[in-house]
Amino acid sequence: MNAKVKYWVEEIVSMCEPNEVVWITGSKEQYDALYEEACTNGELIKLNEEKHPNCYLHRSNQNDVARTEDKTFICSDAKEDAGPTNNWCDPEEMYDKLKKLYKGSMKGKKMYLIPFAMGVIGSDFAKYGIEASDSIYVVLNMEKMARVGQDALDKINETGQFVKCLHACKDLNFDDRYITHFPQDDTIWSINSAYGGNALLSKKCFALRIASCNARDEGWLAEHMLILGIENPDGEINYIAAAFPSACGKTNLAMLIPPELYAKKGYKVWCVGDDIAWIRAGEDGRLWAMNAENGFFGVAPGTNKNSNPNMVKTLESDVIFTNVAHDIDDNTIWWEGLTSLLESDRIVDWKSEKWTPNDGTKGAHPNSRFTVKAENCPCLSKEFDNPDGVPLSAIVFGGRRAKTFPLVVQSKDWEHGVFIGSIMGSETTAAATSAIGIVRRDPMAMLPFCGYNMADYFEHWLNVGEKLTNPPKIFNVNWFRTDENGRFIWPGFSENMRVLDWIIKRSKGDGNAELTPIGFIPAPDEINIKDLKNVTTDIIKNLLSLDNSLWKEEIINIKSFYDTFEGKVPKSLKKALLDLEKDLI
Ligand code: GTP
Ligand code: SPV
Ligand code: MN
Repeated sequence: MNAKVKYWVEEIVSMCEPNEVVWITGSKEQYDALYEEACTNGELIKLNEEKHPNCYLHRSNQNDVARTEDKTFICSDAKEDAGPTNNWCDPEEMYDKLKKLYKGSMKGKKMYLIPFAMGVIGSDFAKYGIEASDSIYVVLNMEKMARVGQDALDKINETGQFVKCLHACKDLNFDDRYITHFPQDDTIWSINSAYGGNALLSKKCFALRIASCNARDEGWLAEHMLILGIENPDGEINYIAAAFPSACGKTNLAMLIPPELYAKKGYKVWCVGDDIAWIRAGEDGRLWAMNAENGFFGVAPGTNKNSNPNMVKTLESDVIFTNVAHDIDDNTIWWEGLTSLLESDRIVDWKSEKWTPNDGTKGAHPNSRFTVKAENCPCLSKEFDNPDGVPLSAIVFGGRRAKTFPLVVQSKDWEHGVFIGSIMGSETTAAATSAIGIVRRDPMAMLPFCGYNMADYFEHWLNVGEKLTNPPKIFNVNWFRTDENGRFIWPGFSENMRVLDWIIKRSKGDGNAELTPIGFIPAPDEINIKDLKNVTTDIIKNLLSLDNSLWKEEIINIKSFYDTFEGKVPKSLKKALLDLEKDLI
């Protein structure tokens, strides 16, 4: 074993004092035994084998159902390097505090060592990590989410380079919960949570917070983005990466099935990834994107045969469901929006209490999730395992906004695109444990995930673009405009294809648009509404309209956000904001 691996393992073992250390090899026998153990000790419930082959239900601790941003820290040497959008703590101070919590925390337990790769093993894009965890649930989720096992360990042993991820459930005490990152040491320490983004350390902690720091140093981008390919009737595929905040539609868009109008002509959509894209410049002057992950950890509520038929197929077997409702009669699962009719008094909710839809509470937790390997997905791109990734024609930002942002807008150029990304705002969702539905600034959908000062991150985006001879075009979309009754105006889901169609056209230099203060907005007849019930050209006009007075308020909010960076926001972005303010008059 590589000396660096050996040294790290000895260090954490002597601190956590597990009874036994178990390396995860990736073998089926080992996983089978772990599933059996988890079912015996109650961590997992095996579901109806006929209806849900090889599927399991997990209920997490009730205080541990979403990411906890107030307990998440970037422990860079200097506070300024974490920036105003991150919680910061001096690294030595945090290490000292956490060492006390970890001390003896695995007594009587096993420590599982999970070697994993992010990206295709052996590719120039790939990076490696080892997660130490006391949780079988974490091991079994990691197996689906990353490329786990001996092949990854072989690479780590070859180079001695890996991100050191330590996770302990300890007693899931909310007050002593810490999700901490030490970018200068490529180290993540997480304690007292077993929830996805807090405990599956490959995901947000490594692939975004640590990787964004690596990306800054190495000249690439680690982003909270889905990647999809749109195949046209000639068989040409154009790739798009899109950044939406948590629970704002990435998974759904990544698996879109084109509406009949497009499907009949031969359009197809291929999913490359649904949450995390690592993006770098190719020798051809384009940007190339790779999904860092190997599976989906998706939002369950709202997923159904109409909203996301590809996901319903993806979930036919080999899934871990977390915090959904349980139909104890036939040992199946249910969540809000899965089926409309629920004729039974045989449901227990995510808390394991008897429940009916009339109780006025949710059966499944709003942030209940499924974990499933990407290989289950019927529309998985054939480029999924391509070590070079896919070339991007467009980058799309988007948020959940009831009023301000139009259905779609194209930035004037790369620099203006970075500006549009930097002024994103979105209503908060159940993916994190804070108030829901409150608009907050969320640049590039990275507010909770950027591992360094976001002003430097904006500068980095500008620098990356400067070197591209053939940059993707940058857009912003908003599927979530509402009417006076609070109902979504745009039908969304598969109909979003109509907007992607315009985006692809524009990336090729075609299509008509009008230059407005925030960028190019399509002429209303540019969005194809053929066969779309209840959407008229007037409705499209409304969806594409800008309300100057709301935008003026928005600018005040953006200005005060920019101000929190104490002068560090790149000049060109500040100028773009002033220009926008002037143009709105
Ligand atoms: P994370 O996994 O948290 O990063 O979320 P995500 O961005 O992948 O979001 P996801 O696709 O799981 O969607 C979250 C919620 O948004 C679900 O309740 C969806 O039903 C809803 N949603 C997704 N796409 C649309 C859309 O086009 N229109 C509307 N109105 N809702 C949508
Ligand atoms: C998100 O919150 O953006 C997710 C789920 O994708 S988690 O893995 O918890 O971050
Ligand atoms: Mn996400």
